[in-house]
Amino acid sequence: TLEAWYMDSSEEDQRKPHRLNPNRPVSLDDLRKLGVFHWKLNADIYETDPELEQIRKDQGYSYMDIISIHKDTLPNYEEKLKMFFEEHLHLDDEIRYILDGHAYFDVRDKEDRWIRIAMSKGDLITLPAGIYHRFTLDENNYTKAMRLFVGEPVWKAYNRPADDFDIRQKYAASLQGS
Ligand code: KMT
Ligand code: NI
Repeated sequence: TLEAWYMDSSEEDQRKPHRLNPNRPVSLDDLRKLGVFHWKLNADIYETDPELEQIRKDQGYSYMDIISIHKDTLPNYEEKLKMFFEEHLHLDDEIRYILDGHAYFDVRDKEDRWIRIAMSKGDLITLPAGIYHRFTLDENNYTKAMRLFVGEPVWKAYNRPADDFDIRQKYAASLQGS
């Protein structure tokens, strides 16, 4: 299952784990309360996987593509990684399925603390529209991910502060009372 933890606030290499000492784990239940959902799938059979097919059908994930994030395969690698690690939000859900390698997704909790989610092969995650988040590779420096989307994809990211969007207000309101 998925491992997540609260981050320390050191400015050291973003690819390091940045755990607190002692570690403060975050459960799948905690993540669910933030609107973050996770599935574990068999990435070896992603091209024919009926389980993935079912999720795509149920959730309406009509669009998909695959991005390989490695210095030799991704055009403008450094620049893109820098962008991905800027705290941002989207007006739509961000849905990522790790087919190979490793990555971290960092999300803000209700109290605006960073939670680091360690993703590896077989992990599919959905981040809700309006959540502040960022992305980085870990020290293995490689991942291959499927990007899923409901309808025509919109990759536009709004860097923080982006508090005036309706979707941000709506997301923030959804955390009240949880
Ligand atoms: C985003 O918007 O945070 C991303 O697209 C992250 C990189 S995709 C594996
Ligand atoms: Ni994003």
